[in-house]
Amino acid sequence: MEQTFIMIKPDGVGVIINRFEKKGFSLKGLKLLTVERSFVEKHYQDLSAKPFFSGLVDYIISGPVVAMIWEGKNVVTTGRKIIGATNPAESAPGTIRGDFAIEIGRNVIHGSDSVESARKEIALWFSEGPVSWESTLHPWIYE
Ligand code: RTP
Repeated sequence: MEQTFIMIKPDGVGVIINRFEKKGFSLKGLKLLTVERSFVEKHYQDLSAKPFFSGLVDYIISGPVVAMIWEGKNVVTTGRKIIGATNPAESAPGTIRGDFAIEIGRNVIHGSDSVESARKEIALWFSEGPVSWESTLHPWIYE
């Protein structure tokens, strides 16, 4: 089953977990951690040439983040829809950024942008692997 990496950034809100759970996705890993600059630079390495890169890294290391693995059908694409547009000024109401953020540099949440990115990000943030509890199929969620 498809998995994605979701991070609640330092100023993020707890209701984020509720949004993914209510949708029907399964939580497969969760931890609160403070990361070092070099780690965040690795996570966002594709953006290293961007002018906002150092500010973005400063933001992520400014406090503890919540790292999560969520699993479910199309969770990468649907997760990005739940999160909303990168710039909260353009995120629709009802999305996480639309409801809980104002500025692009403080947009409260990260979500993998592809299945391949998710695989890499989960390996980086959860080197110990996902929580391996017994997987159950929910007939009230999937046909
Ligand atoms: P994310 O990786 O955090 O899920 O965000 P995203 O895919 O929606 O956006 P991306 O282009 O990958 O940018 C990563 C993060 O960089 C910050 N950003 N700041 N000041 C700016 O112009 C600017 N642009 C992007 C945001 O925190 C964005 O989430």
